Amino acid sequence: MKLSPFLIFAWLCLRTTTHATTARDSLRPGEMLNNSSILTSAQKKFSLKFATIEIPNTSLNTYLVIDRANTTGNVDWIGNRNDPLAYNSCALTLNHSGALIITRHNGDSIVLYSPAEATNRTIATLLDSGNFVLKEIDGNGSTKNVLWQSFDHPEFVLLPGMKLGVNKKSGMSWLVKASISRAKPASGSFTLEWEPREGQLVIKRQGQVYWASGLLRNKRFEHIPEEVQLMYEYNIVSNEEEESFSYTTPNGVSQWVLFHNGQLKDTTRGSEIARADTCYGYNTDGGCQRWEQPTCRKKSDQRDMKKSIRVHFAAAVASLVIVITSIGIFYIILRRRKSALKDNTTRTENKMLKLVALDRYAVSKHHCEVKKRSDSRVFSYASIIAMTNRFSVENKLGEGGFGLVYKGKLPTGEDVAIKRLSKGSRQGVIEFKNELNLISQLQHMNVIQILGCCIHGEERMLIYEYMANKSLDFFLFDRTRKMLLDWKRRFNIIEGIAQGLLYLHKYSRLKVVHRDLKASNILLDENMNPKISDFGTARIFSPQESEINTERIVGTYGYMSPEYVTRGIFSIKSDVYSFGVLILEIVSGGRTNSFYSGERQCNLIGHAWELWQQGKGLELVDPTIRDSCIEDQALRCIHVGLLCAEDNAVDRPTISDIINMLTSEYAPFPLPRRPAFYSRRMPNEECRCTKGSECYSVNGLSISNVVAR
Ligand code: ACK
Repeated sequence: MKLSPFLIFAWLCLRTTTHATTARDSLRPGEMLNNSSILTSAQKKFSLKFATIEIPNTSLNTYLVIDRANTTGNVDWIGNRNDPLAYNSCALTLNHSGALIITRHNGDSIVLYSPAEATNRTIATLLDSGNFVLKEIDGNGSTKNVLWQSFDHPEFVLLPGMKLGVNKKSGMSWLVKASISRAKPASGSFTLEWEPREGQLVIKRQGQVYWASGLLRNKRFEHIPEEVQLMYEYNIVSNEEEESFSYTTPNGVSQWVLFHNGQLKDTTRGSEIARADTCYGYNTDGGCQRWEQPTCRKKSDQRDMKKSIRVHFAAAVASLVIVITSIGIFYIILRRRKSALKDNTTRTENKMLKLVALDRYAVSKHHCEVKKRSDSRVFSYASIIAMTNRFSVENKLGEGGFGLVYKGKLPTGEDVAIKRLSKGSRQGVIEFKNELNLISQLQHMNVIQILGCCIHGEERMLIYEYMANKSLDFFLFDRTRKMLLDWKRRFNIIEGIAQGLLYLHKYSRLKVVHRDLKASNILLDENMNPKISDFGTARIFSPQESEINTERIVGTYGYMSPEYVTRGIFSIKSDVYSFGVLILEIVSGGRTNSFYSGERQCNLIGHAWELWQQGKGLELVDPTIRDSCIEDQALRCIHVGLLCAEDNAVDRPTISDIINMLTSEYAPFPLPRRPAFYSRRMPNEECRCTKGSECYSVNGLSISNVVAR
């Protein structure tokens, strides 16, 4: 079956073709569906099949789809929207272990479902509601369990009976994700979600609410046209198991499609439900939401904010005590009752998961505007095992001080990175919860996005969006790979990090100081755009707080500001210092901790300052990019880098000043002073270098627990 891309949303429109085999509605263990067969629901309302779309400038792409049977209908569900298959090479198989898998010739399989324990008593049936359900059955063929269903994984369509909201037992969120464009069905940036606390539907773009339905009054939502709603009956469930929204129609025929531009339409009637595409951030008509003003930072809110932050830290400490107690209890039970290992593990996990949820709730309750993000979810251990191919070596992406990072694939085909914190990791329970709670509230294109977490016994895992080009240091400090970072890319990376920092320091709902900004914590996406990652040691500041004094110094030598290393004082200006070092590294292609400069001891800042003083700043520029380098921009970056690395925190620019200086040719620049660590080592830094050879710091890694002096 081949689809034309030239109709409006061509990939939504299918023509049924004759299939060779007799129609059936189910797959049994060992059976498969290939691109010459079809499943049809009992009353022939829906069908499940492989369909091919011709996307301009690409090859034919094949998708597993559910659509209306025997009509020129619309696609209601796609099993592999982010991972198209090659034409003629795919099959959907229910194997003898109970796994539902899309297999392809010469490629990875897409696992829709894989059971924790193998079972051969299964059946996968396409129902007349459009739901494709995998069930475990008993000897009589009666249903024991629903293992997986397509209705739990809505794509861009909400059908009658499909849910939006959250399944509290599994932690799974139900939301609809628009496509990326007219021509491509891959996931885009708009989502349709149910906000249980407010009791309204919302359309978000990258986490930002663009449109809200308003409250339900007399069974109708405030901001959906009355005449459009006449045929809908809404079902809202709020109990211990779930918070959900679904709808029905008298004849069961309806299809809410969330389009790539944020429009929500019932395509079976041609009626418009919501127009997030006309929400510009300043208008409030038709349910549009204002978002351009950061409301948390108003002066009048500051007292509440401070109070809320105190409560949130207090909550974190209380949670920690409970977590430790729970783990202790769990350990004793474990030793006494080895046979009950499995049950106990599950119970303890649930306790920890509850604590994580409680923390997030505490934050949302006390910070205005900060809501529990329903799109960050709790993953089951079984799903992590399936996603990472049992943590196989092939899936390993790399290793950090906290443990290993693996590549995984969601059942939807989306790639993810899974940080598996080792038991003895420096990232303990506090840092784990800190990172989870903190990043799940951040949403910026230059800040890594967290998708969820998994707790299994003593193991803790964080699941992030996958960054195709790994970390900046993977490229910057490698003799061959650094050539891929030409000047334009390097400048774009500097600008991106600056934007991410501006968001953290000023425009996010929390004021965040990262504390461990360095090249290995900057990840690069497929287009080499940077994202700040690793928030294990980040700290939230209240709006009034300008600096914090700590005894527990965490960070990386070479990137840490003098006042932080020597007195344990950190602030947004300590991030600015690290950013200055990072700018000099990006421009020079050399590591701050392995810099050799003639007779001098190791210090990239000192070397840069000396060249700058002598009017030879351009000599700092990495020789591999001298051809592509825009001299004026490079000099501006070096100048800004030196200002950021000023000894006194007050003399360093803020991140807004930095952005002005980087982007405006005419911005006034103060002159940088001679750095204090110009020709001597940072305290505690054991720096070894010999003339003519590369020198390095043995303290190039992140450190913690250094007693302040
Ligand atoms: O530079 P790398 O090869 O890329 O080494 C590190 C390693 O894991 C330990 O942090 C890689 N890594 C970390 N997070 C991600 C991610 N979200 N996507 C892709 N790779 C990642 C990183």
